[in-house]
Amino acid sequence: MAQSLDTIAAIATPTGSSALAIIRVSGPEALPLAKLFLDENPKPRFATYHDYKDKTGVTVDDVVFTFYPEKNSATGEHVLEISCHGNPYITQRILSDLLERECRLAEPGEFTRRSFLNGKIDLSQAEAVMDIISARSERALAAANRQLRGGLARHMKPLVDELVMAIATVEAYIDFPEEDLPQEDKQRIKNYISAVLEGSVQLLATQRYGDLLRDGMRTVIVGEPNAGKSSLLNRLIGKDRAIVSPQAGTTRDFLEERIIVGPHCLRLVDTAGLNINPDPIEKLGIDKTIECIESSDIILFVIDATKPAPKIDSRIINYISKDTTLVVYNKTDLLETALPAPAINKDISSVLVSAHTGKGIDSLKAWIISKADSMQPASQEDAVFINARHAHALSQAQSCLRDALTKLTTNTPTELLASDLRGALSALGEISGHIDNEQILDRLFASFCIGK
Ligand SMILES: Nc1nc2c(ncn2[C@@H]2O[C@H](COP(=O)(O)OP(=O)(O)OP(=O)(O)O)[C@@H](O)[C@H]2O)c(=O)[nH]1
Ligand SMILES: [Mg+2]
Repeated sequence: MAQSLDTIAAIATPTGSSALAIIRVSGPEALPLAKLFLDENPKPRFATYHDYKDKTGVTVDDVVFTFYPEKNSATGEHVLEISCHGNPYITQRILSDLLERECRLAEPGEFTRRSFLNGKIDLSQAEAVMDIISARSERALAAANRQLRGGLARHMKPLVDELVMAIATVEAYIDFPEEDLPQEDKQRIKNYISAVLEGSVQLLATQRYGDLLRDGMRTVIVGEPNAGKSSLLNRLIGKDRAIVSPQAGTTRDFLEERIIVGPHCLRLVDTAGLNINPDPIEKLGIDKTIECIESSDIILFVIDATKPAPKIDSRIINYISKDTTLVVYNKTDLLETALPAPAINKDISSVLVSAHTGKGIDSLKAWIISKADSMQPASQEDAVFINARHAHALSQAQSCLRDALTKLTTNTPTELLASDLRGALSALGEISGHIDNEQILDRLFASFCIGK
């Protein structure tokens, strides 16, 4: 049932010229407007080609109106969508006209907020709408789509069910304070709590991969000066973004570019060369490179294959492992012998490439794809990847559950045990949004764009 009284309107497409643009209206006025623009009985969910005439009767554009009655709309309210030509002047004219006709401008995320308030979607699905809009890769989009279709809610349901069973078992004794919980009930409650804890640990483990999906895998290109790091970045992104020169020490600062490799999005970072005898400025660059390596998911260690094996700073060596690093022997177009001198005495994969000719770049990408795939904690079809808000709620629930477990072993009054369990339930409820917290909602929906 629709809750809001006022009717909101917004341009739902980006500003700028395009073939089409969409203006959305949601709220009770959408029906009278549909009647006014179309006819007394606007056919639900039916696209109608029509002139848009403003309040003074002037034709602004020829548009397509689609009316969605509240029971069949995205927001749970009457919705009128107007597709017009994608000219910012036209969209502004139509929007201003709607604002003169009992509509007000929507706040960022207000359409999605209304879907949530009207029970069309839960909070994790509302977040998925945002993830869909910002997804940059096949994997990110697939995960956002699963979440929009209730993937996280499906993972949460068994946890909530177990917790409710634990609460029910404890509450049965609250009315009889003189009786202690029987041993067998204590054991049952412990089992419920352990199951919820285990499930929440598994979900929490998905946050890191979720962050990688949303932000892109941080992939750092490091190596000696002149090894061809910037050339490799340019080759991977397909344009001359970084300055390349035969002079060692060309790159002094970081340069970051996002690229898509197979189903993944990477944040590719070019760094200053690791000079084993650095001057003071190079030393600062190396310190920054080490910081960058620390926060990276993947390290591409570039080595000039035509040169003897480089000496590598011992601090850098510590960060290099077969789980994260690929040794990239570059300049193999100049290589006379079949193989370069092995550079790193660790069991690390390597690939032979030429940033100049593009040779070996496909193998490098294949390695990145398999590495990124292996970071996914679970490969099952229905995998979900939580975000920081979900993680915060899960951690709160865990802390309440651990308190409850302690109370179970110390014969604390049953009310206190019940209160911990209820705390855990309310924390889990925050994930779907079954909570009464305006502040959290304001914060969440403010990150949306207007018209969403
Ligand atoms: N033949 C050949 N030359 C290359 C290749 N890759 C890079 N070079 C050359 O090597 C030199 C250094 O390349 P850069 O990409 O600037 O190397 P870098 O590692 O970024 O160097 P710094 O920023 O100074 O640390 C340039 O003259 C490039 O043209 C390659 O695959 N083959
Ligand atoms: Mg460079």
